[in-house]
Amino acid sequence: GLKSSASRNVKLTCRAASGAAEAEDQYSDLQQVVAVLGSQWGDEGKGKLVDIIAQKYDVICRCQGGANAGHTIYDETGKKYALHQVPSGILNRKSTCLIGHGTVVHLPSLFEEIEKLEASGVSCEGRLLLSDRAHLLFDLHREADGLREEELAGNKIGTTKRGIGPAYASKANRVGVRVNELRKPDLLRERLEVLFDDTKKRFPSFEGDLDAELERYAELAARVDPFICDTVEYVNKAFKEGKLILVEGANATMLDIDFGTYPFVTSSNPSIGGVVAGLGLAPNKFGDLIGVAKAYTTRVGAGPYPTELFGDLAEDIRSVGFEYGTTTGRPRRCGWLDIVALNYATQINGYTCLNLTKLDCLDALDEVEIGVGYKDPDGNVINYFPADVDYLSSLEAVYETMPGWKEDISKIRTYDELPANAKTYISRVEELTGLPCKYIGVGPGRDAMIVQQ
Ligand code: 2SA
Ligand code: GDP
Ligand code: MG
Repeated sequence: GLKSSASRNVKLTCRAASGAAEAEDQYSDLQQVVAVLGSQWGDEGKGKLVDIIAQKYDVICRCQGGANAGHTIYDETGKKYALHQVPSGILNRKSTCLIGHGTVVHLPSLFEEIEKLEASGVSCEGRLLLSDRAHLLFDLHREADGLREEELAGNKIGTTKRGIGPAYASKANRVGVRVNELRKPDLLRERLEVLFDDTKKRFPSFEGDLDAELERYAELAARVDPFICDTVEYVNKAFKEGKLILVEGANATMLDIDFGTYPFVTSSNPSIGGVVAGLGLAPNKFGDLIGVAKAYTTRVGAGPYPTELFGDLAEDIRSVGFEYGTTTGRPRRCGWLDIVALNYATQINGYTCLNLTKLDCLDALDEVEIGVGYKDPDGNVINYFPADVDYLSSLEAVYETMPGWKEDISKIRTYDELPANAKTYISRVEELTGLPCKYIGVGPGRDAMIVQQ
């Protein structure tokens, strides 16, 4: 395959300083700061790659989104973990996991997640940091999300109903509450009063109990206190000390509030800009930018999706790939790989390589298709991703058809052993994107990854 063009100059010095790396391994050529970003509509398998790389990294960071994210990972014994707000690096007991200020944090569910992890023997104490600048997501944001979706009736966005949109709206509207403000009870009361009033005015059926919420947050404030940290200071200090820093993207570029299929998007920037803004580490510190792409595509929620499949084939892919929401259990819509969307995401994020995931889920197919363009109702073929969702909805994907490999690849661990047709497929993706598919996922487990050297 193609080689990544990124320079490798920081690698050796930072590794020596960090002490995090033991034996040289297949992931040892990664640079000091790595970001793993979703390139489609989410659920590409970001969590799995983050968990793998995190075994050697010191600080694992989340920068945007909240409990809408769902990252499924498996430990070395095959035990499954579904993470939402806690970074997927938590299984590396030596790493510090950081929740950056670009996120919106629902404390009750964060503590539920922490409790579940502790019950599985994964301690978060002393190694989970929550930004003092992060915004709090209250139950009223969740209720507002649900009520808004109900209002939209037939035109629902299909949100996760985790309150993400309303929480970012409070932040933009300058009525939000930041984590550090939990330490100021009078201010917290004042802010919550405004939030309760606004929500009641907007949704008359909303019945919030301000005093009960204040009481609950007084307890949560005490509980969260040891986790609170100036994460901008922390992450920059860690960088200077040569620590290895890994960023876990949540959601994906095609759900980005600016670049995605607006309004069928999430309310943050899951693309690289959101990482920089939501963490506080400058763009010139970043090394590898890994775009994660499924060998096909999925989407949960409403909105146009040109390579979507319907009928038996969609059903087959859904059941083989077990395509159901990690957070909500919703069935995911399934379709072919979309190169137009992938190239759009590549352009925006500047990926240095791809992680092509779930290639094993295509094993049984006679033929595999790749979307390489869109045809509009007048017969014009375009190869860019348009802004207008109505126009996008009118487009039909143009495909290249490739022969399937009809072989179980889930036990294969080297590129050379892959069937010829699988290699041809990977090479075609590399040609069409101009990026190396450096990592190729062939199963959900930590070991089920082929690394192209
Ligand atoms: P929201 O809740 O306001 O962010 O929803 C807005 C849109 O963003 C989509 N979205 C997602 N798409 C895929 N996966 C997500 N995470 C969970 C998972 C989803 C689940 O990992 O499976 O469990 O259903 C996620 N989060 C948000 C959402 O579907 C809307 O289209
Ligand atoms: P994320 O949101 O991008 O972290 O992805 P999710 O965890 O929501 O969904 C990806 C699902 O695919 C998870 O259940 C993973 O365990 C699984 N998965 C990841 N990579 C692979 C792969 O290469 N092959 C298979 N079969 N499953 C994978
Ligand atoms: Mg997910």
